Amino acid sequence: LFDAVELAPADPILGLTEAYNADTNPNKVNLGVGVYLDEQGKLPLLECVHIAEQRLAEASKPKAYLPIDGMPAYRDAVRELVFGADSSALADKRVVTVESLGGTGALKVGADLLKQMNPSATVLLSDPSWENHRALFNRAGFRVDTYRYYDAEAKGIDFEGMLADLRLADAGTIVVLHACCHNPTGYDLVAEQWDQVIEVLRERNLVPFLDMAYQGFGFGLERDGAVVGRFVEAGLEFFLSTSFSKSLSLYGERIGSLSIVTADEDAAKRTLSQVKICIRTNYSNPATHGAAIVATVLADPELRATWERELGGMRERIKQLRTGLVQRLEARGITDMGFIAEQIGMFSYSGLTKAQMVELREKHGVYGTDTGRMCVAALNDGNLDTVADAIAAVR
Ligand code: PLP
Ligand code: TYF
Repeated sequence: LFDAVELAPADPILGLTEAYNADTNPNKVNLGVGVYLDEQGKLPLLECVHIAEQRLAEASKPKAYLPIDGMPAYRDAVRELVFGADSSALADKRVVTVESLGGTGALKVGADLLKQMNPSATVLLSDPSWENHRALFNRAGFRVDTYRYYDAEAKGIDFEGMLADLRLADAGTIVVLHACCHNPTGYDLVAEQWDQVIEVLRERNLVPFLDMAYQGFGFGLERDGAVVGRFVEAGLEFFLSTSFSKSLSLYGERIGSLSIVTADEDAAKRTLSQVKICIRTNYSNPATHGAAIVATVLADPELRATWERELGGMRERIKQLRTGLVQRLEARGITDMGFIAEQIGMFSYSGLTKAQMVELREKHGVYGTDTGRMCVAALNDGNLDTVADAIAAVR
């Protein structure tokens, strides 16, 4: 039965962690996977999550099945967080929101629904994008192509190229856009650029799929999420995936959401009925614990304030680590990597070549992806010098 099963290559990002774990170098640093680590190099358990979990443990509820679309209190809380309490789309009851298994689960359920709605559509990803975007939309049965995004020369976005590629797309093309903290480049569109992209999406009748996996890591919850409001105000129908993996450090709880903004209440009702089938035929209904944590934190003003403080702490610390790395590189004579401090979110596209990245890994135990991506959120005062030394050695 399994004779013809081929051995698949490891995930380019998660495979790095396996290699890192097997490395015996005492100074090894894992800047591969996108995970925020604290100053001690540990995955944080946020205080707001700790308190919420204590309350949940005390309440000690039985483990019932959730509705197919998830925990109602969670869905309400997340809608308010991403759309804003006074969103006209929410008031019009034309937004479908379901609980998902992380951001990935939201993307997959959305992709399955889109496949059913328009099987011949092409999916356009930014060049480059999160590795799993391509694999996921391919698996859902779509042809996947890219629009220009990263400008290696300019260390920024090839915005004219992006607009030109979107203008050439056929009506109905699904366009995946990173709402903030672009993975892997760290370069985001600014507000005026979003407006121009929105204009093209509307003119060309494209189907936007906003992926917001890092809300709060750029400039804060509100400012990072503002793009969602822009899409609503522009009258677009669109898909939105979100995740609490990073923003609440709930990676393993697999908690996120998929929202679909439709034209009216009736369309939302019909759409929800189809989304429920996608969910039911995959995993029936989502898990309780992550949703209960998030709902508890978001509903309690004190816990919510604690979260915002903790999230702000992570965001500001990442910025300090960026400057810390740039300063250490400058001290070693590398003066052309100041862009690291300008990039946004967890990642830095370092501009290092594949050969340099391999050397970083093999000679110095510093793990980043072959594309030159490094997770700056895994730096700390204890490993900054090691990393700066290693980069200086391979340059
Ligand atoms: N989208 C992007 C752009 C990501 O970087 C990630 C990273 O994990 C995800 C989606 C998936 O999020 P989750 O871990 O919640 O599935
Ligand atoms: O890009 C990253 O590192 C994160 C984590 O298949 C991740 O988004 C990486 C690969 C993957 C799932 C999650």
